[in-house]
Amino acid sequence: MVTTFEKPADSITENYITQKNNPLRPIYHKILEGERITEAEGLEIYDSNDLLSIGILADTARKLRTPEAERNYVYWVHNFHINPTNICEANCTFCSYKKGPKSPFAYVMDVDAVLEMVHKYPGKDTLSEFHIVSGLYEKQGLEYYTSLFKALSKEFPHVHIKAMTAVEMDYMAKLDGIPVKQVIGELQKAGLKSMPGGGAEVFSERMRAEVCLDKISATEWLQIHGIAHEMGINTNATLLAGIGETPAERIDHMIRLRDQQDRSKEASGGFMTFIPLNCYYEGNKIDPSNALTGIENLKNFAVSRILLDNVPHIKAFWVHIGEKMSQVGLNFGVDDLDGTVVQEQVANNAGTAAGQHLTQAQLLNFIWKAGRTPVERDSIYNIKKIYPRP
Ligand code: V47
Repeated sequence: MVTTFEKPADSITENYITQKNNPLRPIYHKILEGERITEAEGLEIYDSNDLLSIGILADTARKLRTPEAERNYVYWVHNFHINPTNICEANCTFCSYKKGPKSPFAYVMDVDAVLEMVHKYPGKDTLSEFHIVSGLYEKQGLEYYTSLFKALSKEFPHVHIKAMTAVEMDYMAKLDGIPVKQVIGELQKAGLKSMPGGGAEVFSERMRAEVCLDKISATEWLQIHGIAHEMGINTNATLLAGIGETPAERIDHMIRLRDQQDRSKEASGGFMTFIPLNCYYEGNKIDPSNALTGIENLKNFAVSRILLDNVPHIKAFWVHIGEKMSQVGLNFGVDDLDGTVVQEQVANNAGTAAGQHLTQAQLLNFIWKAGRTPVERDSIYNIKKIYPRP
């Protein structure tokens, strides 16, 4: 469990949530007592349209799990996304990024091409993180990624490598006929430091049969993160919402993550951040009528913050959620905005309205204007610099 700190000071908002006729009042008291919120209570919050109360619950949960001096912080990282190929064997119906090997739009980057791309980035000297994910492509297996990580570690020793989803780890293991643990170990030796949260989609078996039948199961995804945690690797977790899942399935997803984090309790790694993502619909087979509303976005942030009492951070990935919605999310449990996100391809291929890059100045302004303090972090939440409002 995340440590619980001093109760936030009494305020007008507390008067509102503690009104006798407020149906969410019992949940507020449970949060204050540090009691675990149940799946049914998660649904109760989801069923409510009292956004003010939902925001108070989530913000209270966030503050209680954060030392007082850090309660105003909003984290971000200076990161650079690397997607070495768009060729992928999987057939996820929501994916607009994947191409077949013969497609005129397919690309494959060898190690030198990746290095050249990073060298061209003017901000490379102040980068903190490479976020590397790719397609499932047989010509880019463990050998390719160990060479890539070694080369990146050598040329950019100051940059943390956060790479490979559980799906990719499993694929490389199967290609070489070796256990996943061995794959992670080899990559760790080559420079891998943490794992991103992609590939989780929605854990519901009903949804996986519909949208990603040939992908690893939810249980396998969770087990691979458990193995990484045992090996001292911190990881993230995502939820891909807006693909036809029900609110109950979103909540079930969060509960399965919470259970895995409990199982990883004694390990030296664990889930750092939960990231609710939105599906985008250009160039894929998902019905756009499943798109999340703004209210549902806020509920995903709030309910995940409330239920995931053992995961320290909730991230609004502005590329998916949009800049304005992410900013509002800061009042609904969010404490992380990912980063400057140079060169992201997966969501951009599916038609997100947000761009591929925010400058540092834009990001800082966006956090200041929400009344919060931007904090530049590294990939594992060590503070690099605090930016008080000028
Ligand atoms: O796993 C695929 C999703 C994910 C679409 O760990 C789509 O810090 C929207 O995992 N519309 C990749 N989404 C992104 C990801 C991520 C992002 C930011 C931070 C972190 C982190 C991880 O994107 C995939 C999939 O769930 N995705 N297609 C689409 N059409």
